[in-house]
Amino acid sequence: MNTHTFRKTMIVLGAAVLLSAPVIFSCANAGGNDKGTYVKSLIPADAEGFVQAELPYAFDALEPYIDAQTMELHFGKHHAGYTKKFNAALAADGIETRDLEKIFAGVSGYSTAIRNNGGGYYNHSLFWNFLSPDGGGEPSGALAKAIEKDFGSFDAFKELFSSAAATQFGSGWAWLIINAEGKLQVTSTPNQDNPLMDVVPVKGTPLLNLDVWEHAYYLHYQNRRTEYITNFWNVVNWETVEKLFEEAGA
Ligand code: MN3
Repeated sequence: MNTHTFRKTMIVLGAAVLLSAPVIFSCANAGGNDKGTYVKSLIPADAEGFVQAELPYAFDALEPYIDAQTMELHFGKHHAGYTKKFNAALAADGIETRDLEKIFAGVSGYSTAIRNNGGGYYNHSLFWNFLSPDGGGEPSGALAKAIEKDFGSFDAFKELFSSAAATQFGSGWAWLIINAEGKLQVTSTPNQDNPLMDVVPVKGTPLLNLDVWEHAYYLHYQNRRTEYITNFWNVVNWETVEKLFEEAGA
């Protein structure tokens, strides 16, 4: 082997080591311990921005509790609008990160368009998955135990959450979160704010939400927000809540 061939061989070997290193690393990471994988699947993103995932059921699937026309407008106009405006705001402000948690954690430093439309994109992306035609009933397993421990009973939790949804003044959301101390907590936020944002007083990882903007219920329920809230429990997808609870590492 002359010097030239030897150097070439070493370069090829070096490149092979460099190339194989990330592969080994990603294999070690593929064990399912990747925090946030499930929630990230609900808020897909690419170089262009964030993507509005398809609705996991038909527009009329949640009837009679949530009517088809409301779902069609809510998903096709409101949520689609937030998604479009959020991506436009990201582009306008030159924001390239697709780490939504990081954006929300410092949302006070971004424009109002990012806060409102980013919240609108994320809150609804989760919300559709908290609903299911096969929903209702009660959670099970570790989540059921945590609810009992932190609220006393499932009924007590339901009452607290319903009350947060009913008393949120004007437009906003009710939330079940897991806070920094690992405790479940009920809270509400105005407009499109959410508990991941640094601007809200009660912060935590979202496990369940309910949209109480009038656009979410007015066509069917008119001013009867409490009736909408009562019926919401018939379509809650506890599987989604359980997955997020598990992922939050509680
Ligand atoms: Mn809405």
